[in-house]
Amino acid sequence: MASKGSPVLALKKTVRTPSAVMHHPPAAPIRKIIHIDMDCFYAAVEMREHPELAGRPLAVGGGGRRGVVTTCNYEARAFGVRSAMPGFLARERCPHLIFLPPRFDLYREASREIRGIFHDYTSLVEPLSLDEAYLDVTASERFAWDIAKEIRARILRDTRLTASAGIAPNKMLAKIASDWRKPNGQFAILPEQIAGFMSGLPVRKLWGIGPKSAERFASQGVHTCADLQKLTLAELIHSFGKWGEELHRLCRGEDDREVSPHRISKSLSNETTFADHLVSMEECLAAIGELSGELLGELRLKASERRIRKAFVKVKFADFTRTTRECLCADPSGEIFRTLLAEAAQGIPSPSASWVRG
Ligand code: DCP
Ligand code: MG
Repeated sequence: MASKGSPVLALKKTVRTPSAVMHHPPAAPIRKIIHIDMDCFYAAVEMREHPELAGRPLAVGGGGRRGVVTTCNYEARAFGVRSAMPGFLARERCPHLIFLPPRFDLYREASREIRGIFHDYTSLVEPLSLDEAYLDVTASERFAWDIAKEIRARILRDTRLTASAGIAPNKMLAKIASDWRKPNGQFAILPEQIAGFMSGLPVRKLWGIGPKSAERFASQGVHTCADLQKLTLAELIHSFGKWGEELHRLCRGEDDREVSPHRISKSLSNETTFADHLVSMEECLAAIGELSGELLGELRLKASERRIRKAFVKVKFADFTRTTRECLCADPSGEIFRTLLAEAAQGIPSPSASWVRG
């Protein structure tokens, strides 16, 4: 009997004694976050639609002098072509570059399909744009690595497009990781690897650090996150205010933001870059009619229970200056956008000025 009784006593003891446990609830389980990002998304959809272009450098966007590359395939990237690069520069770098105009309907359709796949694995899906999303798969007993592999295989099977994945204990690391084996690859950062991974990571990979801030850091001898970790919290706050606090965490790979499927986007917009200038008001009105038609359609789908407060129009002129006009408005219509456009048109510097954006 004694041998039966002792475990019970031991159990009672552990239940009664550790008061520390009462004050410090058990730590939350380590999260398993997957970040999925499609490879050269718009260009990949166009390659799928034009198999005859396989292997050739291809960009989506305006190829004219004022046009801009929205994205390009990896063949074009080998020549130094990049997103947001002016079309003329892209052609200079890659004379045989093929330019195709964007077809947003196709990209939206592909995006809808991949989101459907994500939801087969978890309801905690936070889309960031048409081609990327965070998934929290902490509740699954499976390895996140295997889930990511399966999702990528299903995306390829159903859409004939490739995706890359990052797997990590938080959102920031998962997003960095999805870039690590692009295209068509995946990379995991395990909790015990975070410190080593972060110490070699260039600071420009951190959120909020663009090329300019990276340059400023470099001039002070701060190149990697290990360099940044040497600065104390007080020093960082002194230099950067509230952002300093965040930097102190980020450079150590710490990020406790949840994957929030219902994050509300506060504005909805639709814009395009035209391959050729729009040289008359008629052309501009036709373009804004098309853009606002698409936008109002999307609004009907998304905003049924949310109040609208403002409508705005952004116009970019041929000389690259831009202007916006907005008005308070609860029920936007094509007419309102046309009126805002006409107001913005008063800023046209000369009759021949043309617009590349609506
Ligand atoms: N996009 C855009 N303007 C930019 C950057 C991107 O319109 N300045 C569009 C085109 C991209 C899509 O968004 O296809 C997704 O953006 P990504 O940054 O994920 O780039 P890609 O998917 O094209 O390439 P990657 O393989 O690097 O993810
Ligand atoms: Mg992408």
